[in-house]
Amino acid sequence: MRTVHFRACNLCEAMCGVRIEVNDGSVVSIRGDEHDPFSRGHLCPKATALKDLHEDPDRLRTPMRRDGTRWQPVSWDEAFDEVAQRLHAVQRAHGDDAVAVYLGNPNVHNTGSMIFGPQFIRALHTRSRYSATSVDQLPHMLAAYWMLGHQLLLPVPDVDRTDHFLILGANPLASNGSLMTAPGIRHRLDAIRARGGKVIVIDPRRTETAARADEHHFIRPGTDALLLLAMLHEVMKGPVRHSAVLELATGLDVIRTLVSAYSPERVSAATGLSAETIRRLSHDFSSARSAVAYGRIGTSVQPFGTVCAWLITVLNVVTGNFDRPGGAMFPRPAFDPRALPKAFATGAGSHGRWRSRVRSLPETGGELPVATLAEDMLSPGPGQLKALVTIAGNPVLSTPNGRQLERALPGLDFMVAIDPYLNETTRFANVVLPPPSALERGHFDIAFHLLAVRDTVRYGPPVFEKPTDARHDWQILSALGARLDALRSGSVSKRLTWAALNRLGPEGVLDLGLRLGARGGLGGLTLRKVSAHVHGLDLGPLEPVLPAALRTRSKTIELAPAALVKDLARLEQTLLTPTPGGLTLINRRHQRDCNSWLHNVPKLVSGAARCTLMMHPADADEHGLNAGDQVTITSRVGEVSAPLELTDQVMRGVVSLPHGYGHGREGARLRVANAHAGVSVNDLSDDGRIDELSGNAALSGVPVRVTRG
Ligand SMILES: Nc1nc2c(c(=O)[nH]1)N[C@H]1C(S)=C(S)[C@@H](COP(=O)(O)OP(=O)(O)OC[C@H]3O[C@@H](n4cnc5c(=O)[nH]c(N)nc54)[C@H](O)[C@@H]3O)O[C@H]1N2
Ligand SMILES: Nc1nc2c(c(=O)[nH]1)N[C@H]1C(S)=C(S)[C@@H](COP(=O)(O)OP(=O)(O)OC[C@H]3O[C@@H](n4cnc5c(=O)[nH]c(N)nc54)[C@H](O)[C@@H]3O)O[C@H]1N2
Ligand code: SF4
Ligand SMILES: [Mo]
Repeated sequence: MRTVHFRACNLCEAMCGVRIEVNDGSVVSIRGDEHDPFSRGHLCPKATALKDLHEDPDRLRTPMRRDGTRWQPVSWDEAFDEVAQRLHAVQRAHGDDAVAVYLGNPNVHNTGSMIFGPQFIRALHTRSRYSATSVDQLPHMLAAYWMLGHQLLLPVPDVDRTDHFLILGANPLASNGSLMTAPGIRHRLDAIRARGGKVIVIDPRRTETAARADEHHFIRPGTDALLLLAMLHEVMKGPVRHSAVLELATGLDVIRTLVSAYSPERVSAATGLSAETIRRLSHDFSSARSAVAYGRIGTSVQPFGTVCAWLITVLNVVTGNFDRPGGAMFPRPAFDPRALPKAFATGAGSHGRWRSRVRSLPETGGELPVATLAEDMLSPGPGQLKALVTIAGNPVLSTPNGRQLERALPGLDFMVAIDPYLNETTRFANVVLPPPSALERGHFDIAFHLLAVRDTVRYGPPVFEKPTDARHDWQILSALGARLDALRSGSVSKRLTWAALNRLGPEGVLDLGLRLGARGGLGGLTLRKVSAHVHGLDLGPLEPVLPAALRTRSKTIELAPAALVKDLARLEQTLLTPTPGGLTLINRRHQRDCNSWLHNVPKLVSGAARCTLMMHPADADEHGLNAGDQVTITSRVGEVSAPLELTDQVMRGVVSLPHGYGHGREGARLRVANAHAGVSVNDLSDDGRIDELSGNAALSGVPVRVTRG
């Protein structure tokens, strides 16, 4: 029997609507849903991987227990009991914080995990919480917390109405956009130009996005904060143009004084942009009818990530391009995780309530920097981490100095992974608990409607019923959480909470959240109403939300939070002192990659090998290297070997490796990925390099040496 199903693709942040045709129990086609009001049929080459992942013979279907190097299937109940007991035993022997948990990126794309995750984490009773956030967008969240009062009040560029789009450290043509849900971003960027606007890219590599923009300027890695200060210096030389949003801001005088020290001439050598270019960039930005500055991972995985996120918002605010069409704006999601009852809500934020063991780095938003995970496992003494829970993550490939983590994991007393694959990290687990495929569960984007350039809503029911003997992520989290709570206290109220949550399930909580949300209420949205719109429901363009949405105590936009102002002293010290020569390593994404985990899909890894080291031809000459040479790249923490690709796409002095490779390790059950192994850029990235404010890893701008061989 032929059936057609509509839902959103859950593989990246773009939320493209897909039309999935099924015949006799298997997917026969995956196409763009032309009637999706947001994505209008757009798809990227990854969408069809939804079928491949579902059918992948390497995907685990039953819980597995490791005995030495051999894996044996076990029943769910046996696995749940063992995991809960072993974690509980570690906590009794070594304290609650001896159990660490790491949450990987796909959790954010999984409705059940988003809803049940917080309650499970609570049941773990540990402060040793880590996630992919601290190798990603943590600086944006900390800046939002300090400036706007909530870590999830993240400004989104209003790309569909702006006249001037300044992109720093993002390559949406490959990544499909991040902290900016905008399916079909290529058309949206083209539309800016078609209506007479401008797209400008600042990046140490002339990326696919840069090649399509009006202007691209190389920048020395890690120096965006200086560029932003100098742009602000120019904007604030004279009187600042009046705008409604400025009336909501405090600290303007502090900013004026701060930026007066950063003339374009002063930052030119460090950034690699001429003073004249900086002056023009600033003038063009502030004189555009509407403009928006947007910084993404290139501005956050660097030593001044939080300062960058801060200055980007300051630039948008002082030029009047904040909370107004064409500037940086805020979605109003129908299901708002900020406004839920406490059991599910994402908190406003926090900083420094506790610290990591060895390096004493502060907690942010309830998490410790993942750059400290391995050292807190390896160094003996009180508080040493003895057990690990990973949920949808691969930190051996995705966090800095991955080899160090790889050395630490075998020393743990116990490790459990909730993951469908035996990957480079989960192969070290004692027990692996695999959820079914994405097509076997309902899908609702909880996170990405908070980041979308337009308000829409959609729910996609499961395409296939999950096998009876499979457990969804939320069921795994619930089973483990309830057992941990029972072992700890056996309290009746905890038992009732889990029973109530299980009865509601993710769909019940979604329905509740929709009813309680801004578009709920009497006659408003419910899950049933949303589900009836199989292609999704358009809720309109973004609208101003300030000052009502501000959550700062002062009820203002805090333009000059003390910690950020103070961090400029560090910037002065490190950036304006002459830097040593040599090569600096940055990372890149390819449209057919998805962090480390889609390399087991044959059609996504076909074609020329992508894991090459890009270098400028003039640098290659200087080093006596030729195209195609096998080269060794060495950093403070490690070395890898890759073929050399010569291209003037990268700035002189900069080399680039893709992120997410480094497969082929013993025990990983990923046959296709292992045959396209590549090397891990995180065998080079240095866990000692961080953004000191947030503890976010500074994965970009790593000093390296490159030699033949
Ligand atoms: N050098 C460098 N490092 C980086 C980056 C970089 O640009 N450069 N980027 C960083 C960024 S932005 C991120 S987000 C991180 C990503 O880092 P991680 O989140 O640690 O790793 P992923 O590669 O996304 O691996 C995801 C895992 O989740 C599993 N998975 C997929 N779907 C599900 C599901 O529904 N349920 C469960 N339980 N498991 C699932 C997959 O099998 C896979 O094992 O990497 C970061 N690391
Ligand atoms: N195809 C694909 N899509 C993805 C992913 C993927 O792995 N593959 N991962 C998803 C995830 S989890 C995320 S978080 C997003 C990330 O989405 P993006 O932020 O768009 O990520 P990248 O494509 O890595 O682009 C980052 C850019 O920053 C540049 N850069 C590096 N250092 C600096 C610097 O110091 N300053 C400046 N100005 N630029 C710098 C790099 O050259 C690169 O072009 O992508 C998501 N989408
Ligand atoms: S752009 Fe993202 S959401 Fe859209 S089809 Fe590709 S992977 Fe899926
Ligand atoms: Mo990410």
